[in-house]
Amino acid sequence: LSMENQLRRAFDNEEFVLHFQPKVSLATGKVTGAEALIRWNDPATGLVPPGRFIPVLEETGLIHDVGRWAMCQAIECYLRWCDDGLAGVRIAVNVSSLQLRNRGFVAEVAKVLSGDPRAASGLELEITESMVMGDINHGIDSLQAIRNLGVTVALDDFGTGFSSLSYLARLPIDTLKIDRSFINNVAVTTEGLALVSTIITLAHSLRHTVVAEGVESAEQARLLRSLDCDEMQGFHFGRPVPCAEFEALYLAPL
Ligand code: G
Ligand code: G
Ligand code: MN
Ligand code: NA
Repeated sequence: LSMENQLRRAFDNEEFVLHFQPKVSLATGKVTGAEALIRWNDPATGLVPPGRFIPVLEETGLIHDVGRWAMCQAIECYLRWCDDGLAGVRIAVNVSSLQLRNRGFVAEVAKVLSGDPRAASGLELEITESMVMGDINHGIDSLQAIRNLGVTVALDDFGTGFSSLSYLARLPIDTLKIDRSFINNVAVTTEGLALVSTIITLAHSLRHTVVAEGVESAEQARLLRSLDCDEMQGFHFGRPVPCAEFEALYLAPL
């Protein structure tokens, strides 16, 4: 069976699952949201990480159906938390550049939200710099239309795309996520610390919330706090887990 057919069958058999990784506020220590990360629960081999199949979903166009499914699943999980009295956290869903460039994408997001009036306040979309660069004006219009729906937008993997700062200033985004390759060095070299400090200052000057990704140690967390970073995500705070487990571990009152 080709990888394409395997993935098509996996989608039909509902073998994809979303896991949710917590984001934590530095000011309050509380969980402010989650990033949804897709996995393929292959009955033959177990959980397959997204790096192994997202490129194939993109090559085959399956990413549009799977991407819509991921938004729906994230909203379903969020509404479950709301029903349990745990509203107030957003779930961020990664969007492929092929989805964002699709002319029908904003209408699709609107449709996904239309099932429940609470849905929009539970959704964030994560995009990358390169996604918007192809057609910057269309990208900006789409992001603004998405925000007009009440959905927030985060710029993911920041610092790896080398896009110009004039583009960054034009992007209608709420949050900037510093790529984990920078966080790796924050406690290692003075240059690494200076770079992250500069990114945080830049993001704040544009009035964006700053999230540090891939925080793995208490030392990194301490340094990021001293740099006035807003939120952190990484194995130091929690690994990605299924919806019900996330609720029990990170949201349920003790
Ligand atoms: O969980 P892991 O570190 O293996 O994720 C690897 C990459 O897969 C990340 O860059 C993440 O953005 C991407 N990814 C995870 N879930 C999704 C998804 O639902 N859609 C898209 N397009 N990418 C995803
Ligand atoms: O590109 P994106 O930021 O969407 O990728 C998120 C990926 O990073 C997920 O696959 C997740 O499993 C992984 N990840 C999350 N926290 C950590 C961490 O603390 N260290 C490392 N090495 N990877 C992490
Ligand atoms: Mn991401
Ligand atoms: Na990232």
